[in-house]
Amino acid sequence: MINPIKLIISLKNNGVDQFVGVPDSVLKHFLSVIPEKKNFISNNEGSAVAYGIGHYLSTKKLPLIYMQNSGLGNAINPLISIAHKKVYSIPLLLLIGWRGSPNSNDEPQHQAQGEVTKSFLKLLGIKFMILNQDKDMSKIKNLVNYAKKNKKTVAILIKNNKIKKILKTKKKKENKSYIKRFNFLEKFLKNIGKKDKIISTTGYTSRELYQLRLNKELNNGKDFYMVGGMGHTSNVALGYALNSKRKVVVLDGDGSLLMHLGSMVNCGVLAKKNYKYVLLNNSCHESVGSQKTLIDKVNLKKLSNAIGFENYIEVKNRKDVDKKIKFFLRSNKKSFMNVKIMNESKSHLKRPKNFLKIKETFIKDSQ
Ligand SMILES: Cc1ncc(C[n+]2csc(CCOP(=O)(O)OP(=O)(O)O)c2C)c(N)n1
Repeated sequence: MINPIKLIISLKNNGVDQFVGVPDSVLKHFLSVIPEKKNFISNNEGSAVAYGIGHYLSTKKLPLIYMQNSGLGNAINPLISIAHKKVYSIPLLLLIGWRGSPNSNDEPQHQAQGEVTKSFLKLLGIKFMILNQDKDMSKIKNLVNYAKKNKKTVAILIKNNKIKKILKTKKKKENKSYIKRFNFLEKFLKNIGKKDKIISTTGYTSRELYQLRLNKELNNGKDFYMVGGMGHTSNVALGYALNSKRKVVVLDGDGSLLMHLGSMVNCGVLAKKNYKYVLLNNSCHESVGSQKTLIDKVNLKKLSNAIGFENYIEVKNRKDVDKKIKFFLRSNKKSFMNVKIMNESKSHLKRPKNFLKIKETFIKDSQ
């Protein structure tokens, strides 16, 4: 096992003390011990690499850029076209949570990525080490020196369940008047039309929605769970909604919305009245350890309005939730609903697995 405090110390001893990245469940016990002032939470892994590049340009110090391996796709562009030896040759240290590592029996959405993670790094010319236990930390020195000397990106891979839990994962202070996601979703499913379509985001939102489908007789509407492709829920829904007469509801999270915020402009500008966007807003990445997002600094009413949503509905407490859901779903306008939810999910949630069947059921009756 890896002691995360020792890891912080080992990195510091090698001159690495600035952390930037997108939270990940594999790394959550490490992320919870990073000094807050030294941690910059990015919206997507490409932006994290970009921030790291900027940090190097101003300090000449190697930043640590953390991410889940599913975010490597986002990171590759700035890694290969800016930081790469053939361009600006900027040394960076990546810390990658390795979901789906061979024999780990991880969820389907992590398997393909897990299998190719090492090959990806090799193809990119990124030297890496696998950190399995404290004594492997002695190899960090060599890796960092290699990065500095050759002005190249290097990486540390960590498999799931390897980091010891030292601190309790910090939870944001709860506003007790907010509704729980599960309760909101239950009310939502009671109001949704038989033929409506739901596209739900990565993490607990899809899992709770799926659980509700298993537990209860709530059969109206058909779901497409975005178990991967975080941040792309709104555009999968846009691609569907522009080509179907069905009402399409997006169930998104604030981490997911921020990950590719730019793509929301297309939804606001181009979507028609059959497009309904719901933000399940807990101001954090709850599914991977409740690390904060900056969503509370954003005026979502102004933002949604500025990009073309005609209705903005806010749910801040449990009062009138049903009424607001009805109004939202029946409205003849392109609508954005901001639901402030508690940072709390049901435990022991099942995970959707039978994706081909889910897809077939969703596709049926699309026109
Ligand atoms: C590209 C990518 N980066 C990181 C992750 C890991 N991840 C899974 S869920 C999640 C948090 C999502 O946050 P939010 O959308 O606010 O939903 P919440 O977890 O709060 O319900 C993260 C970071 C991922 N799946 N894909």
